[in-house]
Amino acid sequence: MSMFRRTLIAATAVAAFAAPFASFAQDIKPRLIRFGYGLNEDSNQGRAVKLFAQEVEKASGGKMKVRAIGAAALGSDVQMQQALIGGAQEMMVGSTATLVGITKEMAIWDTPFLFNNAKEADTVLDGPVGQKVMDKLQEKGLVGLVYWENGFRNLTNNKQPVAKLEDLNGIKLRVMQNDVFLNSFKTLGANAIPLPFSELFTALETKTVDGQENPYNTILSSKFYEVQKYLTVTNHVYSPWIVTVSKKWWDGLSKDEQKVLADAAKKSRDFERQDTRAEAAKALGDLKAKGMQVNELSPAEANRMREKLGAVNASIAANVGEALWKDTQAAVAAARK
Ligand code: TF8
Repeated sequence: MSMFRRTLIAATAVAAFAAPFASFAQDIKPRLIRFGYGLNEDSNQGRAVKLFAQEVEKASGGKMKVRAIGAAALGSDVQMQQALIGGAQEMMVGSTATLVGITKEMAIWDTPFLFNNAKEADTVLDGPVGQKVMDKLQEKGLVGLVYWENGFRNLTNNKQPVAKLEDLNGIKLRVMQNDVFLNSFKTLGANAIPLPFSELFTALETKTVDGQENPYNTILSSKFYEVQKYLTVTNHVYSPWIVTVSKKWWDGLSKDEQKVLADAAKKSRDFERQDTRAEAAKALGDLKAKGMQVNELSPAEANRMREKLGAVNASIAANVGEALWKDTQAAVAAARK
């Protein structure tokens, strides 16, 4: 083979290899991104992290690799947040509720009955108020990219069906590590116990706690139906997830690399919300089929619960600041129109 032909073949091979990759001529270096999350791989959270990983690899021509690490193998939400701040881990997704200890404004999303439906949540979270709260993370060493749906939360327990407020009396109920959740459920009469999610299944199994509250998707993907008999449809709060990046690490990335992550995050958000909603629509049926006994609250009892929970609003407003509280109420009202 002539020297010319050999060079030509080599050049064609390189071109064929490089062409499909968008990273060509972009400022992108090989990067390893450890992306931690708390739920199982087979969950709405796990599926969306997987999609994010694929999008990042595609858009970076395979240079940026996402190692998805689920089931809290890198630690609870709170532990991972600290790893991000310190720069020992690059990315995670977790509940905004577990971030309140770092950024107090995040407590706005814990307001009971803030949103009536997912559309309102999307509008407010993706709008200026959601962005403002997300940007607050930066001064604490975290960069927020997008909100994902965790979903409307519902109550499960292993003691008795909860048909009225008084049925909660004395029930040992796991809540997220956050004062709003703690106070909300104390107000309702439960014996609220804060625990990281990663310890929840075992705590239910060993009866350290009697109950917990989470969206249908999580009750299903974390197999809580194996250790919980009663499910009460309360929809008491819409609590989001948020995808965050270590600011220490983020600041060292090129603009192109940051764009790859930001774009993939938006794609993952749209996928995740669709996937979560599709799953939630059939999850209640699945949980019944698994043997859970499901009840709804009568309108009168739902109102009593709503009124009781209203008592925590003043303290949320005081904690997040009156200005943010008012802006949020106005944004929800606008979304409702
Ligand atoms: C909870 C949350 C969990 C999240 C998750 C581990 O109950 O709803 O879904 O924290 O990221 O803790």
